[in-house]
Amino acid sequence: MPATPSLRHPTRLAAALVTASLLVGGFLAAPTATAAPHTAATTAVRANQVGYLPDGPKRATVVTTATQSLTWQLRDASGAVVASGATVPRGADTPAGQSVQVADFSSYRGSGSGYVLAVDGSASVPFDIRANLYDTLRSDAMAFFYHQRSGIPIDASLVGSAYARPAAHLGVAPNQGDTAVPCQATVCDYTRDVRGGWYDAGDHGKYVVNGGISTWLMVNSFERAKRAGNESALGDSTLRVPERGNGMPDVLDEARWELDFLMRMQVPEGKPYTGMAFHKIHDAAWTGMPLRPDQDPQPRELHRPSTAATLNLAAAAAQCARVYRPYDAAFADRCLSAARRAWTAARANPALYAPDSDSTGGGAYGDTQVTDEFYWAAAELYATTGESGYRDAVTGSSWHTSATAFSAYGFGWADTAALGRLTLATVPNGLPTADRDRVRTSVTAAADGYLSRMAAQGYAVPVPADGYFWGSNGEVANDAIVLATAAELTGEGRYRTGALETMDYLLGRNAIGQSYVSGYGRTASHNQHHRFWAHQLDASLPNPPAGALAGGPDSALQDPVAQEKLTGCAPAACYIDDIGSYSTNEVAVNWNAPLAWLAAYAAERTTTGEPPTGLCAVTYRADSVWSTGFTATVTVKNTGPTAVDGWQLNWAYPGGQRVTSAWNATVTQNGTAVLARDAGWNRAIAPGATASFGVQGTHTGANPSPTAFTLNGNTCT
Ligand code: 9MR
Repeated sequence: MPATPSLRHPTRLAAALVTASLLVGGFLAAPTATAAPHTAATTAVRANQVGYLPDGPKRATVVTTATQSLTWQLRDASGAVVASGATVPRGADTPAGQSVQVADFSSYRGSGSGYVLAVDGSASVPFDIRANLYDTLRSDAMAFFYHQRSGIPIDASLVGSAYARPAAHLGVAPNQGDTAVPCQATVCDYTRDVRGGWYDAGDHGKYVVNGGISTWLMVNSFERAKRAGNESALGDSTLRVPERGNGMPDVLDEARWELDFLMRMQVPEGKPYTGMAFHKIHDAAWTGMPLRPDQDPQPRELHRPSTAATLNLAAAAAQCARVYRPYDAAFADRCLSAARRAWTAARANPALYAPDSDSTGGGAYGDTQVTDEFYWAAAELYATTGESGYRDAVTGSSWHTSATAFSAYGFGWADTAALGRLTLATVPNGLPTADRDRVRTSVTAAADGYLSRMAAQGYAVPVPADGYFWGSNGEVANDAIVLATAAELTGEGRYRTGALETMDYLLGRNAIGQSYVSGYGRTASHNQHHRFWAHQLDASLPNPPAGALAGGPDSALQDPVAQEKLTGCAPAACYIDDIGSYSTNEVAVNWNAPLAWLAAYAAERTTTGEPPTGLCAVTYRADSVWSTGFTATVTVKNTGPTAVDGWQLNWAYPGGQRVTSAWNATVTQNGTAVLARDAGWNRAIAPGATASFGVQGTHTGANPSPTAFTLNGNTCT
């Protein structure tokens, strides 16, 4: 029997765990230099602070003691009233501890910037209504993962100089990892090279369970977009990653950085527990704040293998084998063999549990219920291979028919059965039709549950009143994935509406009028708990880059700042944008991954939208052409409003041309894909200015000019 969901989530275990959780933040934190003001809402009219899609739902929540309906007015940037109507009184909203009314202006289909919604003498912050609303969040939320990479320098030309940093944890002092990391005493007598991967969160730990689910979500985002015929938006040269232009979709390049790490965490052949995955690798003791990763002096340690980590690896690697195959068959083979080995090892060691008590120097990610991980891994292996052994593991699992696979609290790193259902519902597989239909119905039933909860709440949140636990924003975004998947399965618009309204919640339509995503919205989180983006503690360090999601309200008040500043808060208001509040305000890969998933979904044009604003114009001129070769001059103009500081230009050659040399740029080619990087001295292009460079190459008879270019991920005209 599945365990009772409410007992399974780590934050709802018992008071004892609250103490353990405090150890997660038991780092030697410097006192918070300037206490951030309590995140007071600036207006009683709580809207998505970024805005709304022209064809999407448009609702806002008004905090008011009025019991009668009020008049709302939508005003454009000139102050003209473009729509008006009456609010719907909702009365007390328990999670928010407020009395609220709801304004619905969905029927307005205009677009523009600077709208406000005015109700009863208050006005929302200004917002946009436009079809390309989520284009930048799609790439910023995905770029979070490049920022979090371990074992590679973070390149100023990709992220800007404020966020650049040296490579870390490559065995260079003061780092003591991650190229030859020993195990904790008694766990093993050898060292492993476990470089790479993403840092989990504000700390420098790397945890297989959380890395596995985050990777799965990134790759699932691509797999879903591909089914919808929209994978080009996540394709090659769409993200600011070093691998752009290599012919592989960038989101898969990013996920591969973690997949390679996850596979390094597998116990090698010939050793005890071969094929299992070490649960985690992190510092021997908690480090202080702030601390750039390359300055971390702590010894690093591998913690003993666990069944949960092994099955996370199996699931993510099996999904990799399926999704990467068209782009890199050798890598897909490597993933599949790692997944099979992991599965076999987990079957042989089905109850090697990671304890909640193991939280010195890093988080525990403890989990003593792993039958759901078995189900998820089996589902991925079955969807990828079609083999009967994996099918039997799917159909023989109690999670295949359990009503709690989608719990009221959503899925998460410890609750993964829903992930198996999502894959079986969407990826073609050999389950009998009736069984596959039942799985699909379970997805839509879960989505219906979220919709009814949203309908019952003034802020349209899919989580229950007691669901505001550590990482609640990740839970909200995960619920949105279930809603969006139900929309795909049924084509019914209400599910898309629900998914988009969860984005409204994350971006400001909530109890405290807070956008939880840095850089998005007037009252946006900017002091999230992070050892490098620690501007609140050290003015020379940056704030989090745009697109980083805060963990969100946690009613259990599990850190000293929350305990001092938030006592008595209503559950949905238990949040503070202070770097010391790691239980409400940390960032984490498993929260940004569903945000990136949701942003990519929301950015898809389902109706005719406006074209994105042009940021660049490119001319390609063939200067001289001879029987086998050519030279050409490429001129890039910055037609956007801000200076370009470091550039990468991508194009594809239509006629089999090969670049042999270049000047004033560094040019590389992979197949037809060409990548030109600035030469350093010409990295800056002011608005309206141009940069030119030249190439020489060979052709095979014809020399047609390329026609489509992207500059730093933006399509040029
Ligand atoms: O997201 C995790 C949450 O579910 C747990 O309750 C909490 C306490 O164990 O830990 C959270 O994960 C943190 C991890 O342990 C260490 N890195 C930062 C993670 C986000 O706060």
